[in-house]
Amino acid sequence: MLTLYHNPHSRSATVHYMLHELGVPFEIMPIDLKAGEQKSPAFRKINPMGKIPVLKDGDAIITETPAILAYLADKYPQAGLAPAIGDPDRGAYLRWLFFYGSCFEPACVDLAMKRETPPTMAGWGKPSDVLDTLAAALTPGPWLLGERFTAADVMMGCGVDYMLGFKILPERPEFVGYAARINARLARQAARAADQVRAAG
Ligand SMILES: N[C@@H](CCC(=O)N[C@@H](CS)C(=O)NCC(=O)O)C(=O)O
Repeated sequence: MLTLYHNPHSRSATVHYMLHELGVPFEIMPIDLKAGEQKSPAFRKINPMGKIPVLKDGDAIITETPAILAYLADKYPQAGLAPAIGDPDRGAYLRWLFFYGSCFEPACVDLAMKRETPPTMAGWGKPSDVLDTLAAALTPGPWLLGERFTAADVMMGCGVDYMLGFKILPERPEFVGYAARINARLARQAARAADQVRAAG
């Protein structure tokens, strides 16, 4: 059984949504971030970073949201969320999945902090280049690989939606439209509804 260490107001919401896209059984281990459960000695044995999401699959522990999505997409190939090794789309898929953590998030932190890390030192270069590159990749869309929806869209779509919500990303039509398309997916809505049911219960 898959176990997701989860708080709906965190990046684990992206993994929770991914599990709904896959339609596979899983259980939730709720983590109270405000109470600091993620920093407890017991939790740090699972993830020494003291952070969620964490996915457990038997004895395997996977952390880092893009890695968890890659793991799940490969484990359940029948869902079609990862182009297989040898598929011509595999390279673009990996590029965008990794772009999230190595370029998009750090660029968003620069934007939020109103600073620019020296672009030759920063692997993500200039935030404006990151945003222009992503906007170009979403044109004409609807997804990063054109008509093909993948786990890279689960990752980047949730990230764009989150950063727009916090007013960190500019409201460029490419980003606003992409977030709207992600939020329109039935699995995204089902994941949010499931969180609400758990919060009420
Ligand atoms: N690089 C990690 C980031 C994980 C992360 O920062 N998680 C936040 C929640 S969104 C967290 O656990 N924060 C609690 C804390 O830092 O104490 C990933 O991509 O999964």
